Amino acid sequence: MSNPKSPLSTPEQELAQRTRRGFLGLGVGAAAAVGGWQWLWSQPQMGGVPMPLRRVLDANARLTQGALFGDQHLAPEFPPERIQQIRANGDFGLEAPLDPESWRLAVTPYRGAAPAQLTLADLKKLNKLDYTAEFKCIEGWSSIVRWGGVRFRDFVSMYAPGAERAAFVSLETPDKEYFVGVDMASMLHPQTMLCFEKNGQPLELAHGAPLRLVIPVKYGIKNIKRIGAITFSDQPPLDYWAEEGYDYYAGL
Ligand SMILES: Nc1nc2c(c(=O)[nH]1)N[C@H]1C(S)=C(S)[C@@H](COP(=O)(O)O)O[C@H]1N2
Ligand SMILES: [Mo]
Repeated sequence: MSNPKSPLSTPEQELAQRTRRGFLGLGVGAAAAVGGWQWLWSQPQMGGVPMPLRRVLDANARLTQGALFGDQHLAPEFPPERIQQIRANGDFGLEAPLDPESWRLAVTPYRGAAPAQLTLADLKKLNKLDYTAEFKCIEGWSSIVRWGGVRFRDFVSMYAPGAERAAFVSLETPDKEYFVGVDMASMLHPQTMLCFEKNGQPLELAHGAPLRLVIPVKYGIKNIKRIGAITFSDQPPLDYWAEEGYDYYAGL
């Protein structure tokens, strides 16, 4: 900035004036920043992030994930010879003994319809889906696995029609120790499945028998094992790792 110097102001006066202005500017800026900061942290939070910031993150997530994983954008599939053994990782909600005979999937449909208790046989009435994809844990490892099950999409049309209109799906273990919330667009992705087979065999307990979520557009944390209950909602449901500060969407 080239302010023409007033012939009436000495360099000292000018400096004093500038400094005062500088301080004023700084003061107003700081007050605004502190005010803004207090306002931000007084806002409702989600996953430890104030909602206004959360909304920016979510808008980013929607943008990038929409671009990468729209309906036409499938996670890459692999030939059988690439299949690897996947470790069992994370056992929250898997501690209680499981009786496969008495296990039921409790489904609370969207807005009012009567809840249902489904068996694995009910789910197996849907078209079978199999594919081999890379399973990625947020901790930095990944494995190529062949998964078998049914499309979540097909499950909704058959057992919770209309629930596609909900914004989110909540999935919990029977003991409610582990729980995830997933946006509906990702749940309706054609590769998102309710899974009961791994590498051609029935799913083992440590990997989530009798039924787990496999959702290749998300990191492992969202791929909940031993699902006991599914609920639909318009608000983001509680999510185990989002509560610990991880990104709610956890998309790839
Ligand atoms: N019920 C339940 N599901 C869970 C977890 C868990 O602790 N409990 N951990 C998650 C994490 S962090 C990962 S990486 C995957 C691991 O799946 P795997 O054990 O089949 O490898 O399960 C996810 N699903
Ligand atoms: Mo993970």
